[in-house]
Amino acid sequence: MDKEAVAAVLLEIGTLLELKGENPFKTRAYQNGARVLEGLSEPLETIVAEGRLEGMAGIGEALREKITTLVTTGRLPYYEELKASIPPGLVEMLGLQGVGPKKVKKLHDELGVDSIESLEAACQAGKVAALDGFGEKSQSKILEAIAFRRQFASRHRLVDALNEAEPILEALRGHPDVTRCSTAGSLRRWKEVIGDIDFVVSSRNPAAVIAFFVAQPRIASVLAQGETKASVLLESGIQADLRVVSDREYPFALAYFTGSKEHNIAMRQRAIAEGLRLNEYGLFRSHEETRDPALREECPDEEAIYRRLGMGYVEPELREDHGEMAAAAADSMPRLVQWTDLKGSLHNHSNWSDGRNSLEEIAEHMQELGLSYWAITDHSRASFQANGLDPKRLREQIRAVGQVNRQVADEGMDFRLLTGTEVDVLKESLDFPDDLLAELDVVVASLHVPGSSEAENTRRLVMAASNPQVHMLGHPSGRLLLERDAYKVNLDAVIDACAAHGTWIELNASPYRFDLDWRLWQRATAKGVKCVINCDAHRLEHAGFLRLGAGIARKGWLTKRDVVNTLPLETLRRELARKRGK
Ligand code: DGT
Ligand code: CA
Ligand code: CA
Ligand code: ZN
Repeated sequence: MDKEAVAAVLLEIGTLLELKGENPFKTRAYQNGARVLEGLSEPLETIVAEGRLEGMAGIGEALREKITTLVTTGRLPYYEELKASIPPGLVEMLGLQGVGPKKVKKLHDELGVDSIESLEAACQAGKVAALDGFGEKSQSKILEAIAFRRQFASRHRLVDALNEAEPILEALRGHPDVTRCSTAGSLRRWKEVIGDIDFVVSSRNPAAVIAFFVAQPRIASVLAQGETKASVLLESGIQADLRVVSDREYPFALAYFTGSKEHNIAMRQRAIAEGLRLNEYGLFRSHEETRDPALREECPDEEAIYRRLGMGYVEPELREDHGEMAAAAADSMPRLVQWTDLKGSLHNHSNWSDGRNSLEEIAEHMQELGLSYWAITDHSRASFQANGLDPKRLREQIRAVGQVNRQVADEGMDFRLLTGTEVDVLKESLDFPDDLLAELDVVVASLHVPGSSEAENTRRLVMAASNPQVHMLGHPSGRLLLERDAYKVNLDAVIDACAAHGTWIELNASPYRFDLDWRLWQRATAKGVKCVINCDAHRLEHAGFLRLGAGIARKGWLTKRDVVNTLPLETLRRELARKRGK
């Protein structure tokens, strides 16, 4: 286990102890210990192996033993027993906004509440308001939090669903009875938010595949199990459906269960117009519903289905009935951008503001990934909660980036950091003056503290887009998926301003954002606006967001030419300068 995983366990132990009403000092010791581990700059394994936990400030003997056990065995019986001793409903209640361990303990002790359902009932009966330290207001806040959770409990961010689905898909692929397999549904279409995970498998032995599927690790319960299909609930709360078909039916089942429903309907209509019938079992020469093998058109893969219907292939990301049927029929589908086309990210943070890593670590990691450039765009001073830089520190950072780049160049590496800022869009101006912005390679302008009216927010973003020093707008809607709606803004007007001034728009590839939304990119590129797929990275691992963001860009019909950060470094530099009229 690495330090992050160990720190997470320590934090959870602290919370569980608090739920049990343990001595607050004990609880705090775990929280402090977690913080110490998170701040370590070398691998925890090394520190443990060399016995250097001993004497480390903030790590007492009890903690040291537990950390050692976790690092060396990957498990901790103490933690497992503690977890088992607490009703799961109490832990679930902690997931409600504004409900912490102390409140949960009190609700449990005084009202016997042990689940979200019983908490809701207690609120509705007015019992919570009557409790010491709660009151009417906090009772109605709890009810709101429960409603909010219900609304989102069955929807999941793409990245969470992918992390669950990929190991299962790998396992299926390795099973001897599996001929072909794929994810399907909204996950295969790379939707930003997913209801459930779908798998389609072809096999001659469905029973063996089903048995293997329901025995996968991290399954909380089996919801349904039949001869050719099964549904499970994963421990993460995500449902996963599996269908097993014959290899002959596989392309049709895959296309059908990939959807979307709207795309399927359009496909079926297209088939009918050709005198055919399309369903999940096949494509049939028939004018009515059938599964008659004698009438079957053989299609070895999905491409063949589209071809037989007189169309070009439609990539799964585009199957949303957003114009793909007409484009495929005219054989004018765009060549979509691929994540391997991306050469770097132009909006990222370092430990100079609220990021985790140093400039050196970032440069080393990103060049190892094979990227060509990486812009450091830390926050500006108005984002004080994110440790935003003032002009003095920004100029120091410009020098520090220069130093790292000299090292990189000395080592003969084909990689550069770019200087930059994510400058706050304030009410009447940007957070930095134009002459300072002009010293930077890359300027991203973002609205972090929106006003309450659409007119104001639109005006502020148009102002930013019109500034010649600004290369691009960051996360233009400000939404946080499943957490916070976009602020009020007229994005059409913002897109127009970007088109008028040659300002680019970011596709923020953080799985919490995917902002600008994929549904708006066709409109933006039609007006000539370019996209930048940015990680908004706050730690090294976030470089992986490039792959996620590229999938969303594909949903927006973007080609390599639409995306600025597919350019090699020298061309990118020219474009950055050209944007400023140089
Ligand atoms: P989700 O799970 O809500 O994120 O969205 P999907 O698209 O994955 O939907 P899901 O899991 O209910 O079903 C998977 C696919 O199966 C769906 O995209 C299209 C197909 N499908 C399901 N029900 C219907 C239906 O009633 N009519 C048609 N034409 N297709 C359906
Ligand atoms: Ca689904
Ligand atoms: Ca499903
Ligand atoms: Zn930001």
